[in-house]
Amino acid sequence: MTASSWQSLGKRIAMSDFSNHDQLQATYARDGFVVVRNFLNPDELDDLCVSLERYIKEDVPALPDSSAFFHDRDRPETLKQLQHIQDETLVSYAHHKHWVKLAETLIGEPVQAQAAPEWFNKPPGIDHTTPPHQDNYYFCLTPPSVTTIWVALDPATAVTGALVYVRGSHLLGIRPHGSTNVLGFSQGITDYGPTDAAREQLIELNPGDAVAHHGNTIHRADPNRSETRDRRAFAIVFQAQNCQRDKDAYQRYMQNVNRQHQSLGLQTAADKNAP
Ligand SMILES: O=C(O)CCC(=O)C(=O)O
Repeated sequence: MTASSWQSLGKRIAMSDFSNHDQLQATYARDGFVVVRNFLNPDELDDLCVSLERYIKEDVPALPDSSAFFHDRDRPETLKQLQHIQDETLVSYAHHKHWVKLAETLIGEPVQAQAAPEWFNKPPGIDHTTPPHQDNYYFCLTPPSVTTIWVALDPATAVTGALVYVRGSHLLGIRPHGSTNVLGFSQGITDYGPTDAAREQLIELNPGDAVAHHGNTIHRADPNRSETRDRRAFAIVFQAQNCQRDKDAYQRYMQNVNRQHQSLGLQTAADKNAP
């Protein structure tokens, strides 16, 4: 989508405003995540879903293994994660002022989006857990001024596998991570325990609602236990413009990702943003 079509889209939609700016900032600073109800209105949500459906139908079949993760590559309905999305319309969301404004409100300084948006699904009937992790263990950014805006495209509930956050965990640094067998989340926290569980908060969202989480906030999700409903989401990661990547830590992380992909018989990730 071009800049001018974004402008006309902007005129026709009444986006949720951020007049509660101070409250959003305070909640995010305290908990490490914040919910924005109706972040996308029905028209916006519809446009996003149409673009994603087109991309999944027309472009995804030709993508390498490292960009499109399937539970079973021979069953398109088991698509569970998209990385490195290059579609022009989908990438343009990273520059849309509504998204940027929320990220800047939370981070408190100018931001830039990471290279490509992501799409997550928990297809029905598939045992797909999101292990407890901290995104900045993957990103390796200093300072950790990075936030993920995760927008529900379907109801995210206790049944379908809504995100679960450990309140306040962003204030306590990065925890040890180790390899998992979950494609798309190659590293998980190795000492996750009862103290974490006691501070868990399940975030149920309606389609169009967003939750934004800090890069150090521990989060996880259960499998989708619905027999019929997907649990899809579209996410963009924003970081402060002054963030620096720890290149050695990132290289170690990427070696782990590539090892996992090789062990699963996938092509290894050729570029730098694989999870
Ligand atoms: O969608 C999920 O289950 C996990 C998403 C996630 O971990 C993230 O966006 O950081």
